[in-house]
Amino acid sequence: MRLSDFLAYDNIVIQCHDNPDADAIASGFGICMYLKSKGKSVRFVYGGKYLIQKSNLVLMVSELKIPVEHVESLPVSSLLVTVDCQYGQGNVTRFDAETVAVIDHHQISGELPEWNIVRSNLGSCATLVYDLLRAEGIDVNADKRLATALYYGLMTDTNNFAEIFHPLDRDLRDDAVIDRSLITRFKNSNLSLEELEIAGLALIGYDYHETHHYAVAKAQPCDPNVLGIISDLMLEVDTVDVCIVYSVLPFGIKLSVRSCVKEIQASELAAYITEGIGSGGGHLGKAGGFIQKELLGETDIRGFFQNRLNHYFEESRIIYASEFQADLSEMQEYKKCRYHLGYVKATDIFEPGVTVRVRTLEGDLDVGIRDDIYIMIGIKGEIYPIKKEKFLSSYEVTEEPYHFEGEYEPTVKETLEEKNISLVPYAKSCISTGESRIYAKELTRRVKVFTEWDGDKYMLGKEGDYLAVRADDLHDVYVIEREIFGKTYYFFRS
Ligand SMILES: [Mn+2]
Repeated sequence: MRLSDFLAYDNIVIQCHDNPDADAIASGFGICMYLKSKGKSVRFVYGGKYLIQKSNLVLMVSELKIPVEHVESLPVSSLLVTVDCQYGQGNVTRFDAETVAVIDHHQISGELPEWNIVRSNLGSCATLVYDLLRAEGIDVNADKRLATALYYGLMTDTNNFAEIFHPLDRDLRDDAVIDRSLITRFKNSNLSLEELEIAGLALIGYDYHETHHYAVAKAQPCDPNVLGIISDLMLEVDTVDVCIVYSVLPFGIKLSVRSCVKEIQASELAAYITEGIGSGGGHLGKAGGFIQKELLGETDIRGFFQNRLNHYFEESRIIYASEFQADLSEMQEYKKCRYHLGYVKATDIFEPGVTVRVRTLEGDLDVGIRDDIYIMIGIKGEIYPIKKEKFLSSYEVTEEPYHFEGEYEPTVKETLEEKNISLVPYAKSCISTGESRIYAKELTRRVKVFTEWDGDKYMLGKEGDYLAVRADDLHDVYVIEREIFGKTYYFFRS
């Protein structure tokens, strides 16, 4: 499904969830503008008891001239599109329509209509709309109101961009040409006096764990960015290494996660807490998440967080490469398969001396361009730089054209030019020579490995992944994801 599919309909209604937030308003606005530009008659609505009241949202709607209306009932439309929510959810007033479509970024919580685009790994629905508009050849920067709205939707849904976890979110944040002074005005109408009180009450009622040094606090239902403000403050406490602040909303639980120790990445912890029941992610220090109420099936939410956190601490093992002694008696020897992957000779695209930022599904990576640097594109689209010498000894160049398969094409940004360039058109194909040998064992618990290359950030291994050391260097310990391991290594001997 794509946006232009909607053009077959007349009498279209775009609906955001009750008590709309900036992301819902921005997303609906984007789709509404698109359809209007194609000559369609569109209404942009929300239901529920309350009119938009929060001062930043009132400002947003009036300053950006967003044609959103509060309705109590609606005539049957030919097409109803729910944005930033799913038709049939508790916080989405039900209106009848001949056809229903869903555009959302939350976890799937019930049955979806046939027409749906749900991308749960995006930080905001505005990001999804930005991507859908781009797919129709529309540049959101052609209208500053639209670019500003989408940017603000992403900003508020990700706690001022701190809880971003997809490269497309980063693209919207970096590419949108916005009205800055307006965003500043929105920001400074962010908290109401009532929210200031919510923050105060949440701080009074914290739980603290003496051994693991974590704190958890519950806030009354509030805007997610209030949670971020509370958790930022809690983390400043000397004995708090990690904290979670959550609030129970009608349709689920929103949480904000913070960490100030390198052994716990907030993004990883947020993903752990919400695994299977929601979504979570963000940065190393700041992250957020959402738990779908229907999927939690638990009423003691305070106990849920404590159990989950204690489990996390007890389950995780930490390995520092510098101190690691591999026990070869419990590992087996594997050889690398011969398989195809992509590579780019860095100076084919850039001048030596510049630094470029490679953006991938797994995050941003800065690469200094030199004559002897190659950029590899792995089998799942993962990117890593490699020196020419090592490249030539591990890979054979082939004549076959390179095909990329994956969710997000790795793109490069030259820091000066601010232009996005996909690596894929420049990529050539090569085959691993199959000479590398490793010792490896399947993991039965969660492991965090601080490799020789990076003492600040760990590689996470989960049950089923593999812990590996190079046969020619037993201190070179790292994690290989299960699926990649299966595709790239074969058993050699025990
Ligand atoms: Mn949203």
